[in-house]
Amino acid sequence: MIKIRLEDIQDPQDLKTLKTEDLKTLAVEIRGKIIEVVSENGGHLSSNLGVVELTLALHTVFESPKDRIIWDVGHQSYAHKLLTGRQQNFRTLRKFGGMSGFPKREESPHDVLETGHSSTSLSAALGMVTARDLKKEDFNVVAVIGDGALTAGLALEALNQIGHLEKNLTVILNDNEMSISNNVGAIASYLARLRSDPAYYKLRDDIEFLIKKIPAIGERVVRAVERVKGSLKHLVIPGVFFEELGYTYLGPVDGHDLESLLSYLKRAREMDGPVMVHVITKKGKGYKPAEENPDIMHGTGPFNTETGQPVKKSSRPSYTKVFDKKICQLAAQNKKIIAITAAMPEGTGLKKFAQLFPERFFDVGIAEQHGVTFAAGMALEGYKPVFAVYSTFLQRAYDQVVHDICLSNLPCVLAIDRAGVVGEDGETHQGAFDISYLRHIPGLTLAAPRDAADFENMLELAVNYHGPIAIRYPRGETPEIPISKRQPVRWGKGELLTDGDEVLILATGNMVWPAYEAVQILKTMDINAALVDLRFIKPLDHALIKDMVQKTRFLITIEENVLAGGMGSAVLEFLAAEKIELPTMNIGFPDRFIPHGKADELRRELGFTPEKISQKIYDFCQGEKRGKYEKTARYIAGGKKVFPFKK
Ligand SMILES: Cc1ncc(C[n+]2csc(CCOP(=O)(O)OP(=O)(O)O)c2C)c(N)n1
Repeated sequence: MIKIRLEDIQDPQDLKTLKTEDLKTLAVEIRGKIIEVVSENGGHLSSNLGVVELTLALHTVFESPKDRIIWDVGHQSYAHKLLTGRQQNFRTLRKFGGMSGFPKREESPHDVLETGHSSTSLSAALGMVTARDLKKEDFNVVAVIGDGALTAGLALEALNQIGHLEKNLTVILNDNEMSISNNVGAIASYLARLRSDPAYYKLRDDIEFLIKKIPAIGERVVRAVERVKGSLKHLVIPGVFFEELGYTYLGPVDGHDLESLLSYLKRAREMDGPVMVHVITKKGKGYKPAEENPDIMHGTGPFNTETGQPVKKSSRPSYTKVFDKKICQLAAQNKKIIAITAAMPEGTGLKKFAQLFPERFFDVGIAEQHGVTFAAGMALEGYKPVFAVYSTFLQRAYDQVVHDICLSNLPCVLAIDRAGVVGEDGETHQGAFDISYLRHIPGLTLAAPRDAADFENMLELAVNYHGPIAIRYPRGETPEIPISKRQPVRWGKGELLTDGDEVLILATGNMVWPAYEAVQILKTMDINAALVDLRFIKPLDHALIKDMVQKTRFLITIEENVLAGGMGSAVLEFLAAEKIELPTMNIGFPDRFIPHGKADELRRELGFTPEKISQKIYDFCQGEKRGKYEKTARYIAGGKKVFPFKK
């Protein structure tokens, strides 16, 4: 008998005639491939290893892409990619120009929804089935959502409407008891109860089986049986919560047992109305280091496959590490400090805080909106909440920042990690927009540190500040900038780092270091540049800017944020209001999504290296001197030059 190989599967259709034994063989090969490639490229290991059998079963039972299979978050879609004609490119996973680590519509017709942020699958699935029914078409829609993702308000809003509309739709609840860390909340406890007593679901199945077996049952018997079912319901029917919401609940089913999975999925496919299949999986399944540390290996850099240990050890502390240490120090001195995370205690550096001050630490689940308003509530009662959150995920809670924190001028601290280039997670994860979505909110202070020392000082200032304040800082290591003197961090004040009279560079956050290097390169080009670290994007240090622009010929702003509405825009607004005309070049993200790739590769591509920055400044000054541009030219990093006033 010829053994099936993964390379024989170039399309899900190739799975249809396989025996369960073949699928099991494929599962082993898929796991091997995922471990091999993630160990080299980094990626989401544990979640992917957990859904190998589920993915095989889904593609065997359903007809993708006619049937739509939606992966919530999308970080668990590697097996799906391997089964849908993308094995050849799998080695390029997460690499610049290569395959995305998340579903991408341009990559394959099997990727029906772009994801990366959590808990969108149910809403999109309901949208699709509603459109399907309006179009009178016939296909299945399956949404695979984790127990972690189910904690978000967005998912619960969809769950609510799905039950109401009663449309044919299959929800697969992939329950591994974990978000990135242990899942939290009342729903998680409820799911744990469902998992823990198999007698419950056995009894329910037995009742249904018995009803079906009674031949030609009379009306009264049916009603009697229904009554018994009804009265037993709250006692014995698992998933009564979901049943009451209007779903047919199937499960729990062992998500690594292919026979059971195939049988449950076939049942779900044939049923009318919304069906919830509760699948129990193990995060990291089949690879010991990931099974033992599913949280650490949730998202990992390259690692040694023998030991599971990371290949690269960082030499300097990351911003997250600095936050971790400093916030614990501050919390030890100030008992009012509360730390909040939305399901990211490791990622945001709050694990130590949670151990040291468990009563002042709150993981709200994947619930950024709730996290912000929860912070507002604590602040109203006299506490000093610090919500640590990634820039990209805070996008979810924009209204809560405006309406619940800033409108009441509440002293909450937003510690915004992963601001700017994030790297391999790509478009959905780059921290590209936070300056733009925060800068215009009345009363909000927005700061950005250039290094570890400034970050610590800003945190100290923030926890003692009387109003809302946000600090944005990047992913990665803190730099060592060779500047001998440092002025203390003062609210709303920038710092002049190097003086010069030809070019003025206004930089913010992690762009200060490359700007500093660029100044040194410019010296070798006979360009004398001054560098100001703004420190605060809001309020801008108007006095310092006004003073400095009067002493220069060219102005450059540089930030890791989209240009529209960013720091450079704030500077231009100020200059316009003051009627100051100066040839200005804004460097920042262009008006497009930043793809995936290593952070340094992306920065090179965007022109954020000292060499490229200095070259750009040189070209700009030369062009200005030749009178090629008039007044103001906007130069978009990585994009095209725009000449608003052509001669
Ligand atoms: C809005 C948002 N917040 C936070 C995250 C970060 N994040 C990615 S996966 C994940 C946990 C998801 O848990 P679950 O849905 O149970 O999937 P599992 O990884 O356990 O398979 C989190 C918090 C995100 N992707 N989106």
